[in-house]
Amino acid sequence: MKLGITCYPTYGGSGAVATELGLELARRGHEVHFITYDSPFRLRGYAERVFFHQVETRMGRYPLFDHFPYTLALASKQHEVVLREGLDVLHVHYAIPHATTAYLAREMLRGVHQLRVITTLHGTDITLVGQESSFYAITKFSIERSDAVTAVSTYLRDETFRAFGCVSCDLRVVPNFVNLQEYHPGDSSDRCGLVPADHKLITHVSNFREVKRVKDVVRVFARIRRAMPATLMMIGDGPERMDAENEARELGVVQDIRFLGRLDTVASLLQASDLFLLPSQTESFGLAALEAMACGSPVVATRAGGLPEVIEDGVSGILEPVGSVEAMGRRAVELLRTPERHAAMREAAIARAQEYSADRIVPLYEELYQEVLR
Ligand code: GMT
Repeated sequence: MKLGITCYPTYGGSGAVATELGLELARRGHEVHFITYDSPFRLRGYAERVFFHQVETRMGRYPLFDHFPYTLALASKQHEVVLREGLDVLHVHYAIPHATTAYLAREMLRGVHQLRVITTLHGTDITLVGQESSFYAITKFSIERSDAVTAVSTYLRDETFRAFGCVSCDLRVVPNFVNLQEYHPGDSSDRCGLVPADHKLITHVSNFREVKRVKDVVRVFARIRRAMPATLMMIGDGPERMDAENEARELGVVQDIRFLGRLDTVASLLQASDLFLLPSQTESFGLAALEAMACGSPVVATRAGGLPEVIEDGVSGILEPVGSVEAMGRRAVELLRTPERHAAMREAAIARAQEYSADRIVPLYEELYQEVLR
C-alpha cells in the first residue's frame, strides 16, 4: 500500500507512535510518506520506502497574516502529495487540526482520486483541547467524516463517546505498541557511568507539561531519596521544567537529580533504571510507561485514564490516585528495598510490554487499511 502519515513531529507520544508505525509499515513493505512541518523526531536517518514531505510554515512578509495559516498549507500539501504519489490512505494522528486537513484534502480530490482517511485519537485532542469551545464542533465534524477512527485505549474511546457522542463513528481501539528491537531489557547493572554504583536509578520521561505533574515526580523521588541513595534522571523538556527544578531545590534533593533535556534515544537509560515515575493527571495510554516496562523498569504511576489498561497494580507496576505522592513514595521504597519483589515486578513488566509488541499491534492497522479500501 501507499500510505500518508501526518502527525506532530515534535517530542510527544502521538508523534512517536505515528513515526514508529510508519517505520514498521515500511519494514513490512509499504511505502510511507510523512507529511508534516518538520522531520519527525523519531525518524532518525534513512529508511527504505520512507519519504518526508515538508509543509511550509512561513511565507514572504505578507502583511495581512499575523499568523501563518498552517492548516491550509497542510491540507494543500496533503492534497498535492496524495495526488502526485498516488496514496491510498492518509492516516492522521491527533485530531486537531489533522483530521480536518485530511477531510479537506479528500474533498479536494473528490472525483479525481480515491483517498481514505483514518484518524487516530491520542489524548488531549479529545480530553482537553477538543472540548474547548473554539474546537469542539470542528473536531466532532472531522472525526465523524473520517473513514475510520481509532483510539489508543478503551478509556479514550469511552471519553470520545462521552464528550462527543460520536454515534456515527465505528471507533475502534488499537492500543499503542513498542518496538522490542529497540526497547528491550538490558544489563540493569550497567549504569552508563551516570550514577554512583550504590544509587538506585529512577527515571522520568515526558514533555514536562502541566498534565505530567513533574513536581510530583520530584516529590516522590524526595521520599525515595530519604530512604536510600538514589539518583533521578529527568528526561525531556517543557513548560514545567523550572517548577520541577525549584521543587527539587526546596526539597533539598536537587544535587541528586539530573535534568538531561531532550534525548534522541532513551532505551539505554531505561534499561539501567530501577524505577520509572509517571504520576500524570491523566494519560490516555502512557507510551512512556510501556517503553520503560519493555526495558525492564517497573513503573509507579497514577490510576488515571488508560494507565490501568497497561499497568496491573501490584503485578507489573504500582498505581495510586493522582496526587498521592506519599503512597507512591512509600510503595516505591518498599519495592526497591525488597530485591525479590522488584525482580518479580520487573519480569511481569517485561511480559506485559511484550503483549504490546509492534508485531502484534501493527497488523491491526494494516487490517484496518485493507478494510477501508474495500
Ligand atoms: O494528548 C496529548 O497530550 C498529546 C500526546 C502527545 O503527543 O504527547 O500524548 C498522548 O498520546 C500518547 C500516544 O498515544 C499517549 O501515550 C499519551 O498517554 C497521551 N497523553 C495524554 O493523554 C496526556
